Amino acid sequence: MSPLFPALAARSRRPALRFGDRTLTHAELADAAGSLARRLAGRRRIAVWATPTLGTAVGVVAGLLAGVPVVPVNPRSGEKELAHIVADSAPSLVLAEPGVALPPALAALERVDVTVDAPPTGDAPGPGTGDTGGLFPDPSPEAPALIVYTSGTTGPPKGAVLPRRAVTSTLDALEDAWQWTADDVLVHALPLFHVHGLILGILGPLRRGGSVTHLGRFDTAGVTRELSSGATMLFGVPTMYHRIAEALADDPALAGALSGARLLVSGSAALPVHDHRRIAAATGRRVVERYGMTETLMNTSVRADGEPRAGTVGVPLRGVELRLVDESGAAIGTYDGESVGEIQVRGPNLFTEYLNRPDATGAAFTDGWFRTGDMAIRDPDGYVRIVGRKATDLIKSGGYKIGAGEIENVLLEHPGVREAAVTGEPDPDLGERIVAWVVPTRPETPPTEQELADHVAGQLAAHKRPRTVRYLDALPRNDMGKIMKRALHG
Ligand code: MCA
Ligand code: AMP
Repeated sequence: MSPLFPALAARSRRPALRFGDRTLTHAELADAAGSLARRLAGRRRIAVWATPTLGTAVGVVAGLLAGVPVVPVNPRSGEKELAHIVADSAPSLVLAEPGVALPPALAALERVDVTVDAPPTGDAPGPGTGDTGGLFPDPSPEAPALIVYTSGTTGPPKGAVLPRRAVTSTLDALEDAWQWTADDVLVHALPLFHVHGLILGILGPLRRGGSVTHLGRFDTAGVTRELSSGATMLFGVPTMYHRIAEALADDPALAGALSGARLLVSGSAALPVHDHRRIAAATGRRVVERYGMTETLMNTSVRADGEPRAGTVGVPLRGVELRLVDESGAAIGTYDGESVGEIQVRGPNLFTEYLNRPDATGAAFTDGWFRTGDMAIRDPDGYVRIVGRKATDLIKSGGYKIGAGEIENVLLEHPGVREAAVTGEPDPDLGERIVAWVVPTRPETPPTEQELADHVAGQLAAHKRPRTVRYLDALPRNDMGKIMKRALHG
């Protein structure tokens, strides 16, 4: 199997990573990550405190060079979520940017600071001391590369074990679908603890020998600046494209910058057709959607050389087998544009297991096919249209997958909450907004919305906090005592 990052071994002097005013060429990255990798070699597993910074990218590459599985950790994780991830993945050490304070759950681990001397942009690299070749023989394609935590409907997040072949096959299939080359300069502002921002958005450009500029945080000014000064591709979640669509009417510079891009890619949730249309009308460019999942990496995409079709996620990527299965478990044989079935996939892009969860791993597959839980139809020419989700207890907000049960459990730990139910409601910006329905312990003094949002953010993660809290005297329940979520609406 080819090395993960051929351009590092080739010591290319082209830019690889840019975060703010810190830039590394592929040769400099080979040096920085190569020397860190020597310190990591032989470790069982490492956590990376995944701030949106150069150190995170270098730390992850170092882990991959050393063949040590990497667990990226959301630096906004709350106490309970963090304690679970640390206990479940049992990392031998944590990599972090120097000077960053780590919470108690990680403080007990050995800490290694990722120190990177990033010379000012444009300086030629020195002679180089890194060795990404012989020192680190490539591990087997089945060896775990990353463990990425993802929410289910209930219970704590599960660690999806992603082998090296899943990373290489998905990135190479995207090279094919998007005609992605070493000349591409990607810009994005996605978090670095999920597949979208880290695997596609950082490892993708590195594998191509191209480069990525990370904005640190999303704003349309940063997108305009980078796409007007050399960046060729933009990756974002629908919330980001929605904010772009909103801004376009009053921002000709943004429209001009997007018009000049080679490829605008949206994923992690559905981009509403209205936003597709507004962007196309203002820029003449069609946003390309691709469909993936933490467990499967990328499954389908509209191809750069294909017909862009708003509301679809395109066709299966090279190497990915995809079928729709009806309620009886039978595969739907024809592409008739109307029969709805669950998307099931098979291919080298799939994860190997959920860490420490053979039960959940077993339940996720049927006859070797992975059940995505996404419901779709196929147009007569094979384009896939996602129409919904099997589980109503999974919420996609801002492109983050969030399990209702996890939030309910944490709300119930608050002394002011007697009963709780969590639902997702349509939201023009976030796609879905988390709503908590709460029966207070003391109706005369219920906990405030802010208090409950802070409680969830402090225990789980900021993006899992309810954006709206609705107070009830009782939750609607059926004869069996089960909460009837469909009876809850604003
Ligand atoms: C407000 N904040 C709080 C609280 N209230 N923090 C803690 N506790 C509170 N009670 C703060 C936040 O921390 C943040 O601080 C600020 O308020 C705004 O945060 P928030 O409201 O969460 O941001 P947003 O505006 O809603 O964020 C929109 C976003 C974000 C930027 C689009 O949702 C995002 O980055 N989404 C990307 C998700 C993603 O990458 N998913 C990929 C999953 P501050 O101001 O300091 O920031 S992988 C996947 O799905 C598959 C594989 C695929 O297909 O890609
Ligand atoms: P995650 O578990 O966070 O990796 O999220 C994966 C889920 O995101 C998928 O199962 C889909 O429901 C959703 N998703 C990803 N990309 C798209 C897309 N382009 N359109 C609709 N849904 C998407």
